[in-house]
Amino acid sequence: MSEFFQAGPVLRNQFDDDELLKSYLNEKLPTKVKKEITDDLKRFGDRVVSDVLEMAKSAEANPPQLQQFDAWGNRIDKVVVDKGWTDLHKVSAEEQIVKLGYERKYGPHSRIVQFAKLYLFHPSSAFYSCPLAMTDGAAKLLELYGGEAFKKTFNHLTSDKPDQFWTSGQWMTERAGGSDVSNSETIARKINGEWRLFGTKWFTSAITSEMSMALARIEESDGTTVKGSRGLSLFYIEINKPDGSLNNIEVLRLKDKLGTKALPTAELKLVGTKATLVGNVGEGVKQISSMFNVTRLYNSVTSIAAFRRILTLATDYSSKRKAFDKVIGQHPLTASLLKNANADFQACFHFTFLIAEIFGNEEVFEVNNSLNLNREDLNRILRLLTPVLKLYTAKRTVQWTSELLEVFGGVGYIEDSGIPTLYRDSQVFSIWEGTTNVLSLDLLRALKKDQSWPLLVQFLNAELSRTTDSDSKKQVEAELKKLNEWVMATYKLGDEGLEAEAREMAFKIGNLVSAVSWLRGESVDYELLKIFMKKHF
Ligand code: UCC
Ligand code: FAD
Repeated sequence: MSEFFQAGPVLRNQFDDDELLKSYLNEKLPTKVKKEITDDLKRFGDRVVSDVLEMAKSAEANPPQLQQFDAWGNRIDKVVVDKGWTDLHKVSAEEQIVKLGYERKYGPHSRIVQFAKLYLFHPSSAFYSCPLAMTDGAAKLLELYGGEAFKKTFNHLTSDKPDQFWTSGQWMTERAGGSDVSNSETIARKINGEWRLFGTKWFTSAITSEMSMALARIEESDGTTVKGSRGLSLFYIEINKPDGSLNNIEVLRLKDKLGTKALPTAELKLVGTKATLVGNVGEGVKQISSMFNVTRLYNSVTSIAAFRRILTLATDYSSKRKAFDKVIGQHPLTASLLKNANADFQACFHFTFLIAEIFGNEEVFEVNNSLNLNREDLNRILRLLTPVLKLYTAKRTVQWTSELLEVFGGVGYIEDSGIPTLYRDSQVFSIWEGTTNVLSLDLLRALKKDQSWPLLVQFLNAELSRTTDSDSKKQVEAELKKLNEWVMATYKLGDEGLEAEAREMAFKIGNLVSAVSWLRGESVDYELLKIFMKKHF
């Protein structure tokens, strides 16, 4: 008697397999760029389901360990990581995941190319994408505020040589507050002409990095400090001294987290850590926002990548698993569920790559750019939409990862199917780099500061007018009109009323911008777009 064994889901080349990514790049990129990158993406698409995936699995299976003491009782605070984690560092450098964004060899398209690569990498990276996000953010920050003094550091952050490539941390959160950093207690004290930091950093991810950017409060010679966030300045820290020991840093413990198990996130005590002031005193929050706006964009690219990974697995599985005489994907309920997931996924994909396109165009500005906007307006739209994109893509990924787990039935709940890891990992997207509430409030802050709502409406209308005529286009135009009226009415509610509606506003804007960015494409899947609009409009 032969026993039944269920075939599991299979991952194929993640570039070849991704019709949406291929058609998007095909439409967006000039022929010359496409010629240069296609073979590379195809090669990488294969690596992320073979050797790179094995590195990630190994890193996940052997989470980091903290050795606080050596055999003789000396405090060493050594974080021991799996070889998979260090191999992922090498891969990140060689594949130029950060460098692509700064070499800018594809002009305004550089960010699209870079994020296409990150999108392939993330679900097979065991969250090595997290230090890469902060590395890219630090490169951006030092490009803006660092000047010549930080050129060498910038070169490390953007290197493609594994032994030269540095990653960065981003130390903002303290016990007294993560969303609200104004209560931060870390002090910067000048001792013998050098800045030394004292305090506790409550969450510091990828403590395997070579450097970090940190907020701290400068203490005057009379011992006083400026309270609130205007008292916070920005500092550059090298984590190790030249002899390899820690830069007056104690690793109090590694966090025991729900997910992101391979990623070493620590609690640190700074006990006179040598640091260098970056930029202007008291402008730490403003300056570090150039970093967290990059990491927020990475959060979106990696969210949609994670969303696609579970959707791909669930779709493949539903073409194999049989129940009640049919493969489950042929049952109308499963088919409809997968279409709904795909519709939300495509919406998130187009929204994310629209912002990547805007970002790339802002960095390598050309008067005749693909968005038809001047540089200041590109900046205003980025400022407005980055928090919306981050919260929107994160929440969709969290929601759909939970739903798609169920497609695997009981096996989806079993550890070695790999699905529980995806489920646990997804939760973090909406917490770090600003929670959903905090980013909704950030949207309000951007709206108030820049008066950019009319600009956004104008931009979306202009983009819609460029799309070929269709029912969907008319429906989106009508929806934009409705949203504009709703925003105007909500403004009249006053500060508290407006704040209570901020989250609703963010999701409404997210839905609308997703639909517009989707319609900008040439090969729109109207069936999926209609499903999306029926659900969210
Ligand atoms: O979580 C972290 C790392 C996780 C690991 C890496 C993940 C990588 C991605 C995934 C890859 C797999 S690091 C910690 C992240 N923490 C946050 O994101 C904090 C969330 N809280 C906020 O965003 C708050 O809104 C705060 C902290 C910014 C609020 O602080 P303030 O001081 O009360 O804010 P103000 O007073 O409104 O803003 C101070 C200045 C202003 O400029 P000026 O002085 O010119 O008026 C603001 O306009 O900062 C400016 N500013 C911004 N500028 C504030 N927010 C922004 C912004 N988003 N963009 C530009
Ligand atoms: P709180 O600020 O206490 O928020 C608690 C709740 O209150 C949230 O739901 C929030 O939305 C809500 N809330 C707060 N303010 C408001 C408001 N005004 N209106 C309505 N609701 C509000 N931080 C770093 O600096 N560096 C790192 O490397 C880092 N790595 C991390 C890694 C992981 C795995 C995790 C989970 C976190 C990491 N963090 C890091 C910390 C992270 O950025 C913070 O946890 C996050 O910003 C939230 O801050 P908090 O934990 O203090 O929550």
